[in-house]
Amino acid sequence: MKNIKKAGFFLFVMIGILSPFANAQWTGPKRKPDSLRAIQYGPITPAHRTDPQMKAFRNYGLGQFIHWGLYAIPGNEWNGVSARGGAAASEWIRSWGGPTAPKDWKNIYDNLYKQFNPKDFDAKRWAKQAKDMGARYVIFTTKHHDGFALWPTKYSDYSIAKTPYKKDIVKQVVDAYTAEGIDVYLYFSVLEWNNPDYMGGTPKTEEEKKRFNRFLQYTRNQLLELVTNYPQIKGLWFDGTWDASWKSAYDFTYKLEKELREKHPGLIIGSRFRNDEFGARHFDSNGRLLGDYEQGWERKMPGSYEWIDGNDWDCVMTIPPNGWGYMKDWSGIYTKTTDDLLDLLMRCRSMNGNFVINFGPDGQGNMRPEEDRIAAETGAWVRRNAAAVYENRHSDFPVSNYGYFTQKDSTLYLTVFNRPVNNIVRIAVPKNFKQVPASAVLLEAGGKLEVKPADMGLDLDKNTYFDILLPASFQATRAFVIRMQLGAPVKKASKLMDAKM
Ligand code: JFZ
Repeated sequence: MKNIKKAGFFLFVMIGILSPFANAQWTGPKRKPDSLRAIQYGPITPAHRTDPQMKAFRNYGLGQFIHWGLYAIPGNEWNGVSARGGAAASEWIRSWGGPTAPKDWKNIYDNLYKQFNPKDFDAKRWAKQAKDMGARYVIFTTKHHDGFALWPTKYSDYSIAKTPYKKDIVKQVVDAYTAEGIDVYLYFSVLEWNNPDYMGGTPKTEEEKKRFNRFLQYTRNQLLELVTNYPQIKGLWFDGTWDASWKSAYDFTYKLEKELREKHPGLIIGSRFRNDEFGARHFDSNGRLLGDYEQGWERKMPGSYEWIDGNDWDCVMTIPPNGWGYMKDWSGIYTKTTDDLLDLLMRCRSMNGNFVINFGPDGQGNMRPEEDRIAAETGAWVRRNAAAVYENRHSDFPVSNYGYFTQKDSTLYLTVFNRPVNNIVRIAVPKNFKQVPASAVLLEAGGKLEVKPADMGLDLDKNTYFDILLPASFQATRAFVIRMQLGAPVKKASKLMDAKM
């Protein structure tokens, strides 16, 4: 017993020593280092950029992620056998192993490109759907971990140019979304599973260094190719940057980030691109954000606004629990509902984040019916409640159990997910606030709501309360938004004397 306790304590201390920054961005509030180190490979761009591109990023509110590639053909199964339990996620199916994996699977996968011919692919249809959903940016996979490029890259033979389809898919996506007024970000996996020049470990021998250096040059070539071919793009979304090999190339990645930014002014790059010379990713060893926004909120949410520490961020989310690429069979797993996604969207917005919903089209280029329905329902809701979703910020009003606050100047929005049974929405207002709810309306249904102060008179309570009365006749089948105008507190209820204690 004593030993177990000791071991537990040891583990506790070790976790404390080993993990100050490595994963701090998604496990809790950020920890600042106790002492600062000299760092040569820290942030390149200033924190909190104020240029128009970054301002646009802050106002996106809602985005769309699309994972599309060769993995869409198997759709997480092969000859009727599911890869569930054998591969990490549908877009990881190339790494399918164990007893269920087909014989010679990697070879089968690496030849799938010969049958990639998506007859239904129509980028304009996707872009129209994204527009109707209310997405203001899209993140599109140009190349996932399998290394297959959806654009006709000059630097590899493993690309769309070698498929029966032949045409440049990235170009069609960039053009169609740009035409709809949706900003385009290109997803790019550095890590490649079947590139002989790639390695996970730090290159050690001269031969390994030569090989990996060739890989780095190839990566640079492809990235310069992307920003040259598709000058309309607003950002690059990096992935597969966690291996020791990439981490050891901090001098290369630092220079490459500079070069990309010079070639493409205004470019937005998240924190998952590179690390400092001590291997610190996302944030450097002094706790400064690397890149323009925090890119670690993947299928997870900050527990509270304080965790964000003032950084820009987005949250990317799958509809199934995990799995970004097409997955034929959604049975037996919980898939998020439109209401789940709207809740996450508004939770994100209340903490200044953008919320990005992932779509995994099938091998022919069709979104699945469930995704079509979610896109339509989300769009219908977001259109009606746009003021609460876009172009607003976190509100300093105390977190409410009814739902989520967003605020623009002196207009406060409360998106109600949990309607009180007595139809009285009680807003807590810190007593030192200069502005209190003065009037309220139902954003979508219209109609003024009665607002009245409710001084609970609780000893030592730092808040006072304002009640907003919902008509009992008001019906809602989804979350609804109360829009409040804030103003100076008017008349105070007469103060009763406190007893001496
Ligand atoms: C990566 C990919 O491996 C995955 O296939 C998908 O493309 C996703 C968007 O990104 O997966 C990750 C990467 C990082 C974290 C989690 C999943 N992370 O930092 O928690």
